[in-house]
Amino acid sequence: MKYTFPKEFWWGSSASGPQTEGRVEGDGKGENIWDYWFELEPEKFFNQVGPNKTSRVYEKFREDIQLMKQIGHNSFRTSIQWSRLIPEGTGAVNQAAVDFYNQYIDELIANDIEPFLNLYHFDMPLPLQEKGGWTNRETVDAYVAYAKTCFELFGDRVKKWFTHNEPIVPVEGGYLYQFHYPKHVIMEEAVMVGYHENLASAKAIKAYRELGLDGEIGIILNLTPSYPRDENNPDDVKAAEIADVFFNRSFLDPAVKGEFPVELVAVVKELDIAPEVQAGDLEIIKNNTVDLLGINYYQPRRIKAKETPIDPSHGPMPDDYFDYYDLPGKKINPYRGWEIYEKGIYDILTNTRENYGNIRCFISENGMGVEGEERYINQDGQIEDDYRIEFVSDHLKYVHQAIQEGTNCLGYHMWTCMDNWSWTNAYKNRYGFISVDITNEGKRTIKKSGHWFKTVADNHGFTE
Ligand code: BGP
Repeated sequence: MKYTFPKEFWWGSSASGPQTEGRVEGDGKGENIWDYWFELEPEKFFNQVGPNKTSRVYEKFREDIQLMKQIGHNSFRTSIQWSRLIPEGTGAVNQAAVDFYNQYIDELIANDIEPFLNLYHFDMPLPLQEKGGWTNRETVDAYVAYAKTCFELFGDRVKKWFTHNEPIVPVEGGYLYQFHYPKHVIMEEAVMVGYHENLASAKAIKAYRELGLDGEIGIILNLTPSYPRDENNPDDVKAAEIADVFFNRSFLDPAVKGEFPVELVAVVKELDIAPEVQAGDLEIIKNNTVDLLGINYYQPRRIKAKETPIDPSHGPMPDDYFDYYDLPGKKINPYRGWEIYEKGIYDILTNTRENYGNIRCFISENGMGVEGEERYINQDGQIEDDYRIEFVSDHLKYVHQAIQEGTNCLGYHMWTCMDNWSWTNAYKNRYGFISVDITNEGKRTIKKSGHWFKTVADNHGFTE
């Protein structure tokens, strides 16, 4: 069967500043929460490799862009590091950062790769975190000022902007489940973080439009479809719906429809943890919805009605409302422990078509992290990652089906281009189309999947 995609489809990959740039002597970058957490607890990071190393994109971006070209990219997403551009989070701009991002953007454009730029990828500047980070409303103002600086500096050339990558992750990681700094477990704070991120996004969109620039602005959300254990059991269905409200609709609804789900508002009111909403906030959210939705998809949630007792050691948590269940026989990526369920990508796209006005969207992340890829190196020094080719093509088939049915999906970006540093997992799981040898000055080698991807992009699809 032939899977043909539109001629103008965006083929590429995604990355982020904090995961790729590293820190270089004299680059003027300020500290963010990752730099700080690594100094504090290096043992929490796989092999004690911190964000200072990363993939050396700061030095190697020109070489990398040539490689992107060789693997058929017509677009590429990364993020500006707030703490690189504005080292203290507010105030003075770092000229070395302006020069770096200007060169990076210009080099992409000169090579016919459209830059997509995201503003926030989990990297809160430390001085702002010390004042509460996203729990503090002042961070919203600081973020909007930072966003405006970016639009003014780079908006003449960058036509696709994103306010956040996966804004639910700082909520979950930093304030519920302790996998991001500051590792609190306080749902009231989690709600404040989510509210402020939503407000910041709408305010940045407003600022972008007021500047009259001729591009688009959107948000990138990790959407994790919630499937009930038993579709005929109303308690399971209700539990799956509330998980969907917490983890997907808490950002999807305000971003696309301009309003919070009534179910979410009811829960935070019932728990008496509603955030402070100032006059005019909800109107700003209502009037500044996104032009474009980036969808990151890795895995679904499998949900059943709450059966286990509520943990009394802390206050309310989202999972007081549901339990996870283990789907028998599910396909799993053993390295990351995530379920592989390709049809999930189709279900998300269908949902955007049916319930979110068929918003312009694209797959902004999807990929497979594998540990120990060196064992797949062939005689020519290339990693033969057939599993990644299978993963991507299996998901693309469902993207294709959704497009055939009328979904407004404009592109596919794989996570990621070069193997990169990943939060506390550092270099444990490799995701790239291109391998990076961190023991050998970051030497790059295109994997089999990179060459395969070029044929897909060149042929506007593939046959299988
Ligand atoms: C997404 C993030 C990315 C990237 C990816 C892979 O949630 O946007 O930054 O890290 O997941 O996940 P991980 O690196 O945790 O394996």
